[in-house]
Amino acid sequence: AWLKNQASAFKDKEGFEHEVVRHVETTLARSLYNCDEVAAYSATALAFRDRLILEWNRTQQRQTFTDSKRVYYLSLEFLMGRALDNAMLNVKQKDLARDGLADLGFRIEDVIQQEHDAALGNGGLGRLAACFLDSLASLNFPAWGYGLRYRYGIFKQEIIDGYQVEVPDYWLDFNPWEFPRHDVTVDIQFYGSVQKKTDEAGKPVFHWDAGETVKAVAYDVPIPGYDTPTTNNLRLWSSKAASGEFDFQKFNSGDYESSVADQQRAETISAVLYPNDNLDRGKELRLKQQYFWVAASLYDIVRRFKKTKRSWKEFPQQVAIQLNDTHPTLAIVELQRILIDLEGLEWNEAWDIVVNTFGYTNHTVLPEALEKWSVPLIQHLLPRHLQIIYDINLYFLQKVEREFPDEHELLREVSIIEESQPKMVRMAYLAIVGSHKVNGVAELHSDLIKTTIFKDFVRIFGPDKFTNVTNGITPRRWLHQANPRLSELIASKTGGHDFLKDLKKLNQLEHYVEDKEFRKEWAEIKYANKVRLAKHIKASTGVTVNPASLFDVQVKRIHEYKRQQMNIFGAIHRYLTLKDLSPEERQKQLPRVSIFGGKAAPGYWMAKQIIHLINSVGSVVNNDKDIGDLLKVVFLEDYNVSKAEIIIPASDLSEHISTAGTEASGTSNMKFVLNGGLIIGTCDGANIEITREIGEPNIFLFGNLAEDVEALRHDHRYGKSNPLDPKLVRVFEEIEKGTFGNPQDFAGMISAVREHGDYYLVSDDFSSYIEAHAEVDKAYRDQEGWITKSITSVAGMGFFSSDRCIHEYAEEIWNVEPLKADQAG
Ligand code: 26Y
Repeated sequence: AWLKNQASAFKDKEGFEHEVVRHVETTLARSLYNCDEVAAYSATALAFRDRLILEWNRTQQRQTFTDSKRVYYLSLEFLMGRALDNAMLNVKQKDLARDGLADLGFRIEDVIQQEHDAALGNGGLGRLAACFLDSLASLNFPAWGYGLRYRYGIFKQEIIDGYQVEVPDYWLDFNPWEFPRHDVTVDIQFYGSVQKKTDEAGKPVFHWDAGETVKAVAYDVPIPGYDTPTTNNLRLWSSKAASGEFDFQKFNSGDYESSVADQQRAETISAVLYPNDNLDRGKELRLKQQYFWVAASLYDIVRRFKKTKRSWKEFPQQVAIQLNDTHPTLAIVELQRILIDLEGLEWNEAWDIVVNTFGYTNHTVLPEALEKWSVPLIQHLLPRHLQIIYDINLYFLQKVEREFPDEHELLREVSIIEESQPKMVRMAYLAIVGSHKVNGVAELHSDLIKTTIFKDFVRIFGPDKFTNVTNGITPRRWLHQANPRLSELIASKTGGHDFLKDLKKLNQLEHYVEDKEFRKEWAEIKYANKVRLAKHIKASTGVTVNPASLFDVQVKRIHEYKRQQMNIFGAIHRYLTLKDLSPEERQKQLPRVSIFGGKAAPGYWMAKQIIHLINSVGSVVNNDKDIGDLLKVVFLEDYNVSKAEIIIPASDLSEHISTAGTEASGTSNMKFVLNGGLIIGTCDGANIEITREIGEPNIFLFGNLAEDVEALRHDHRYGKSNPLDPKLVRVFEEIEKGTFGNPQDFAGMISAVREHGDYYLVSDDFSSYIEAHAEVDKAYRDQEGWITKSITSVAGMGFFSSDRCIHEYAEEIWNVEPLKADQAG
């Protein structure tokens, strides 16, 4: 109802056109006669932005006025993608904009595509943060995101001669979605030393004499909710030299170089997103980023709290802070420092406030992804914080010693400080000790952290501190925006677009599984999406693919644990099997397209080798006259959010084939099924819950279980494994013969399996993987059966909305309530 007379609505398409023209002619200072698509995008974005700002301001005033408890989501990554399409859909004015742009001579799809993705993240963790912001706003929660305004987001990937080449992603040229707040700044300190003094009462006080100061400047990004006036704020910090430009003293005294160097050093902090996903490298600049962002955010949060004139003990009733993995764990230490050093609270009183304020979400059990910082590095960069970390650890270990006397091993094992050379601070342990709740992101994952990496902490704090919140995705972007025709079809059967706010309504689709017309349209939409992807494949790789083939997709960061290598070995096996057949037999086979996409961390040699093999196999298979349409292998360059919006709706089958127990949740699995694709996957992460919701007949599961992994790895180490499947042996031999180019280029991938313990259990799962693919072929030949599976699956996906997920966080962890527009009083 609010949409009718909202501040953020255009009255009609003429009103919209008028605003677009005004922005072209005044804001952009161009004439309508040389208005290209870029200018049309800019003006359209500005026109919608003007409307958003009004609701944004009102939302902030409402939240301040009602003095409601706020949620702060601290994440080093926000993988937002494009904003315009989302903004138009959320205020339900995309159709009006389409008509208006048509009048001005533009196709809305072309205009939307001019926008640069906001790619301030690596993969799943960053995209989850973006889905959460969408849900928080759509559900009217008073919530802010806090992150870094990287000048360069995740690199752009180019594929040159089959290899990944990284190109910088400078994305800020024209960004109408951010608002610099030059008046909202915080001075952030680094280095220096700590002085211990005593106050009049004889109590020790600590003074941090910092060695370097850098300015944090706030940039705000409006986050509109769907079908609601609530427009929340994402605040991103940018670093600047504290003296403003460069230091004039130095400049005037002729020391130009060092004054400019100071400025550059300051700006370097927020210059670039670290491109590692699930791999900790322990770089000083990364620690500097973490503290810079955390300190600025906490200063801001505390400043806002102080305006309410409440007493400190009310802080956790007003503020909930969620830590997206351990990257913001220093916030725990920083809040304790503020309370004891700057506000003069007693340790225990302060610590209670801290623990009740924070919640920590773990996203991985991979040892190489668990952050540790060296004690000497922290000592150097943040001397006072190191003292506080030691004190936190001391009180914690004293508690452990009291409750578990005689268990001396336990103290060493749970200590926040690892007694290595050099000593290391275990950030996950610090995050657990400093939070009141710790959650994993899917049932299996939450069970695993309780029984493996954090088992001792379950004994110490009790099981109630640990919980599960299974991940979810926003159906607004991942269905309504990415697949508008499917969204309309669903709306036509479920009583309008309410399912976008209450995804459980999808279960009404069950009544239409047998409906002929509905099934036909369902299949037609998938086909049209495949035609669109086929065009994109042609344009970006030159490869022609037949949209009638089975589209088999694996798009995600390249990582050994995700096992793209097993997928490409499987494709080679398929190729060899086809080659073995007589031409007559061959023509009876089901045509397939194997589609890959994803970035490798620039320093991850094995991941880059995998990309190279995929491309090398592609260039052989795609040009083999015997094979024709029966098999194509393509690697789509530069996988990102806006490419995902094209790829996901076009998939028949997607691959979620991580070694059991390694993928915490996965979220693209949910996106694919929500768009009517089926899954081939292992019993890992959220695949398990997806199976439970959609039914076992609708998913192709294979492979060993998480509980078997340890024993299998042990067998590999001691040479007790079964001999390799002959099919896999043949794949290796073919690579080694040079069929796909210089075998030396791929030797590492093969020896990892054959000689180096096969840590990711490719050889253990290969046979059942191939069998599962045979099942897929069989099922796909029965098109009617496939459509039934597709519809039934979508009907069961209601659980995986990020709205459900946010409700669980709000109830179990944050204790916050929504604030509707009519509650402003
Ligand atoms: C230590 C640092 C370099 C680091 C940087 C990024 C460590 C981890 C990451 C990113 C992790 C990540 O994206 N994890 C994924 O989180 C998703 C959302 O919960 C899960 O669905 C997915 O399984 C998990 O791999």
